[in-house]
Amino acid sequence: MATLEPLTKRKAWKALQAHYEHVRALHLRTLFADAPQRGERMTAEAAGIFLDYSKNRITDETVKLLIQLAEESGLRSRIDAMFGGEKINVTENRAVLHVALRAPEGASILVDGENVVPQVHAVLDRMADFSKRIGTGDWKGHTGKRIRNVVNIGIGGSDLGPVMAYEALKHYSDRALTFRFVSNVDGTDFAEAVRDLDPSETLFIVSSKTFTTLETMTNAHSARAWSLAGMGGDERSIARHFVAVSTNAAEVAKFGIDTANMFGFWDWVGGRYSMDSAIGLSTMVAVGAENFRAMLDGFRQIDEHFRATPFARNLPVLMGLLGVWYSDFFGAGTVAVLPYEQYLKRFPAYLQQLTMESNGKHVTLDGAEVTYATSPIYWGEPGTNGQHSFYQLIHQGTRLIPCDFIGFANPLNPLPRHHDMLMANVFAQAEALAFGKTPEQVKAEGTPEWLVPHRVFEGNRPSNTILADRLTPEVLGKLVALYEHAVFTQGVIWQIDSFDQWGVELGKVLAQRIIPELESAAEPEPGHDSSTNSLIRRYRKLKKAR
Ligand code: G6Q
Repeated sequence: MATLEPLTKRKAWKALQAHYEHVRALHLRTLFADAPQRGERMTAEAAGIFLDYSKNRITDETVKLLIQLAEESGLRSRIDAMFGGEKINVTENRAVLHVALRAPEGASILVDGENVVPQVHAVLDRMADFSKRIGTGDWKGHTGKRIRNVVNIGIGGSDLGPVMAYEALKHYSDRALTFRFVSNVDGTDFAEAVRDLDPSETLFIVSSKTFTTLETMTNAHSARAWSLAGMGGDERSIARHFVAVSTNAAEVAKFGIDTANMFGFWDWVGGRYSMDSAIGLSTMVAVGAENFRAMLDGFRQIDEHFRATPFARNLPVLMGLLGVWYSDFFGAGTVAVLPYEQYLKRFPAYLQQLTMESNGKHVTLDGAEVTYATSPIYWGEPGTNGQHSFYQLIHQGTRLIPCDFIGFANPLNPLPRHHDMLMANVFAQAEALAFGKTPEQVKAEGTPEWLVPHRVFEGNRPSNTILADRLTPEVLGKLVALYEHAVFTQGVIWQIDSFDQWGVELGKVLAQRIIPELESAAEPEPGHDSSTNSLIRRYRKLKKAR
C-alpha cells in the first residue's frame, strides 16, 4: 500500500474544515427553501434500497469535498484490495473476504493463490443438506425423536449475527422449531434458554471461530452435561445433539464433537462479518437454504454496487462519508439507528459490534496516534417505541445526534391501519428533526409566552431515511452489506485497521488471572491494586456467607 498523507494534511480535509465553518451556520429550513428539488436530488438508490440523504447538514459542495476526500484517501484501490484478497487486515496479516462468502458459484477469489469460492459453496451445500435433514425430521436425536429445539451457543460475532438474523427473518422461519441463543457466561442465560426444553429433542450448535472462547466453552460444557444427563449419560448421544461451527477442527474434536458434524469457515472471515458463513447455520435451519441463499444474493448485490458505482451514487460510500462529516467536523459522538420494523429489533445491537469493534481504534495502520475522532457510538431501538423515550433528547437536547431511519413500504403482518401509522411516524420524525418549530409557530398556536421556549424545536437535526419494499431475506442481506461497506469506507478515510479487535482479545485474557483467585479454597494473595484486591476479598467473604 502506497504511503498516504496523514488524513488532516489532505487537501480535501483542509477544504472541508473551512467549508464546515460555513455550513455549520446553515439551517435545513434554508437549505430546503433555497433548493426546492433538494428532497428529490439528494437521494440514491441501489438494488431496491432507497436512501434519502437530503435532510443532512450538507450542500452540494460538502458532497463534492467528501468524495474528493475518499479519492485522496485511496478508497477505490482499497476496495479493490479487499475484493482482491489482499491482506488488508495488517495487524493480523489476514485477507478480509466476507465478500467471498456471497460470491456466486464459478467466481474466483484468490487467497495465497488458492480460489476460495469452491470451498465456500461446498460448506453452503453441507449446511443446506443438514438444515433440510433437521427440517424434515430425517436427522433424529439419540432416542429417535425429531429435533424440535435448536440452541446456538456463541458470543460476539458468533452470536449477534445469528440472533439478529433469526429475529429479522422470523416471519420466514419454521415455526415447528424453537430457537434459543446462549451467549453470556452468566449461568442464567443457559438456564433460562433450556429450562423448558427436552434434551432428547434439542440440538446445540456450538459456534466459535477459535473454539477457545471462555464464555462459549463454558456454556458448551454445561450444555454437554445437561444433554448427557437427559440421555442417561450415554456419550454416543453427543454426535446426535451437538454440531460445531468453527475454524479449529482440533479443538472441536477435543471437545468431543465428531468433526464430521463440523461446519468450517476461514481466518479471512472476521467474527463480526461472519453471519453469512457457517456461523449462520442456525439462520439457515430456521429459514431454509433457499431463503439463506436469497439473503446472500442481497449481500452480493450491494457488494457489486459498492465495488462498481461512482462514489456520488454509491450508498455505502455516501453513508460512510456522512458519518465522517458528523464525527470529525460537527463533533457528533453518536449515531442513532432507528428501524421502523419490529423484526429488526436486534439490528442496532448487531450494528454496534459491526461499527464500533471495526472502527473503535486510536492508531492508524502504521501505528501513529490519530488526531481526529474515529467511530461514533451506535445505538438505537425500533420505532415507534423509542419515540416515547429517548427521542426527547434527539429533538430538544444539547447534542447533535445524526439518525438513520429505516422503513419498509409493505408490512409482513398487515393489520388494518398499523403500517400507515408506523410509516407516518418515520416521515414525521425526520421532518420534525430537520425543520423543528419556530417560536413564531409556537406562539401562533396560542402558547403562553413563558411556555414558548419549552415548546420550540430548533430543528436542524440531521437524518438519513432508508426505504425498501419489505423485509425479505434478500433485503436483510442488502441492509447488512450497506453498513458493512459504510464501515469499510470510514476505516479507509480514518486510515485504521477496521478488521482487528485487540480490545476484545484483551477481554479474553483479563479474567483468566482472577478466576483462580475467586475459585481457590485457600485465601489467595491477590497482587492487584488495592481496589481490585479488596473487591476480590469482599466477594470471597460474601460468597462463603451464602
Ligand atoms: C468479532 C470478534 C468477537 C468474536 C467473539 C467470539 O469480530 O472477534 O466478537 O466473534 O469473541 O469469538 P469466537 O467465535 O472465536 O468464539
